[in-house]
Amino acid sequence: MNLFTTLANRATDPERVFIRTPPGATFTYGDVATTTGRIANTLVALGVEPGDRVAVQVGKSAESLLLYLACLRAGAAYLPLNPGYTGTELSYFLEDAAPRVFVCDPEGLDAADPIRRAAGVAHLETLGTNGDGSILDKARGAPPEFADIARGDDDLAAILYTSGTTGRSKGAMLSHGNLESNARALMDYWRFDETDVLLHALPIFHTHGLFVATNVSLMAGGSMILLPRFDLDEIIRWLPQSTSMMGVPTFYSRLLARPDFTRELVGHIRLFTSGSAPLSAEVHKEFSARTGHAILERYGMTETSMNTSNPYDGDRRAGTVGFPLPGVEIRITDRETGEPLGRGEVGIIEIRGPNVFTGYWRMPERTKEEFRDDGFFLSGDLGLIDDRGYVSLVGRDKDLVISGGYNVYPAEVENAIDALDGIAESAVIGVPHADFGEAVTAVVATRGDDPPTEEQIRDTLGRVLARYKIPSRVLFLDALPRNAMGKIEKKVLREEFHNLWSA
Ligand code: MLC
Repeated sequence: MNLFTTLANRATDPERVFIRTPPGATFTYGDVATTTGRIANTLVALGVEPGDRVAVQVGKSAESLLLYLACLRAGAAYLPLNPGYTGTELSYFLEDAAPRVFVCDPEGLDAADPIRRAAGVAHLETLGTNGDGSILDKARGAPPEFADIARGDDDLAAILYTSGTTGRSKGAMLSHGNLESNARALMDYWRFDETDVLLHALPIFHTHGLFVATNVSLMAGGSMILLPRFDLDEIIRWLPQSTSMMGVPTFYSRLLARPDFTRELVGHIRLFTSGSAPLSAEVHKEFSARTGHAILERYGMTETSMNTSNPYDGDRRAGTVGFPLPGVEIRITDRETGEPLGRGEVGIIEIRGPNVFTGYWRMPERTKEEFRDDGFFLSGDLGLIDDRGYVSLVGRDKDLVISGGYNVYPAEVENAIDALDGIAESAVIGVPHADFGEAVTAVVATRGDDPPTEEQIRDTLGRVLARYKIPSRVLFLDALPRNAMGKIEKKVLREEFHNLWSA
């Protein structure tokens, strides 16, 4: 079934508030129905047909969520993009995904126009964060009634790009069935219902803020307080009116640094969840001592949405990501032989279930490489399942840095550094960082008489890469350590610079 039809089923009362955007505006379930209907009609009038991509790079707003929902209704594939992406990054996504429509910020219109023309995108529309923009202007003149386009479970609902180990981003295709099954599993597992008020401070161009937070709230018939970003003062202000919050670990460590973050402040909250990056056992412990709440840590990926979760009732164990969600199968296998391993043994985490994506957009070979013949997806994470059935992540089989919950693939950053004059070689690693978990760090060897400085490297990268991918430090060595095979030994570098931020 069309995911929107399922999600909207529960909302029996059109007067109920779905989204509140402080300080004042509210969007009821009735508004959701009419505005998404108008936008869906507008998309169809622009020539959007089922399966067409609609790429969106805008600031966070209630309307941008309604645009996502309208795409579902129209049978289009929603393709959200980080507003921080540079023109270089944007042009890759538009050329690869070939969307029918690209929606950008009103301020970004002039810069976006040549990029979308070069990519052959037929329509350019805008959407601002104050209810402004050409797509809403058009929608206001369109009828509110819209019959949701019939969609099957395997039909494409969204494409989310994830960078790859080769440096080339891959579009993970999520189907209506993938998203529906995951929203239902999480709603039940985490007991979301119509009395819930979710404090939403995550970005909405990733699985966490878009699907986990929004789909679950909507399916439960609950409501959300939608903040434009994670701002500590605003979080402290709105926590007392919320029943739950979903965050990345940085949210929780920053809250703990605030003396006014107290047990009383969160008296009304029933659930804090954490994901997208490992939550340290110390933060888990300190949070529970301060507030009486055990943060519920869960494990997911762009390709699979959520896979495992600590229990709602029962022991939420720090350092573990809990049990496979209902309907999701997890097995641990030997990385060389592919043989399943026993309890307590560390291997590759493999995942199978209705949540697992249908493949990478226009990359059938890559898709094939990441699946076993029996349908299990190779996560690239290393983990184990203990005697009690809890899954723990112990590392990564792929070269990946997670900074503040954002995934950064070193190859992409290394390629950009290597393209600069005066660079002989580079390696990008994650270094432990108190605020971001890991900080993107570059180690380079230069050549020639006039090598670039740290500042010059960071500035130049800033023109082609989004801010969170820019190394927070660039360190210089005469030559990078290599093993007998000639491969750069990142392990040696990680050990050498382990204390860069704690020293
Ligand atoms: C911001 N900056 C970052 C950064 N976030 N740099 C590195 N890594 C990050 N994650 C930059 C800013 O642009 C700024 O640059 C400088 O660092 C200081 O910013 P800040 O004010 O301290 O950061 P802030 O804007 O508060 O952002 C921190 C944050 C944010 C943790 C709130 O990164 C965030 O919202 N992360 C959530 C990511 C997320 O949703 N991931 C889900 C992926 S889905 P300058 O130049 O201005 O100083 C997924 C699947 C799953 O992984 O299981 O969930």
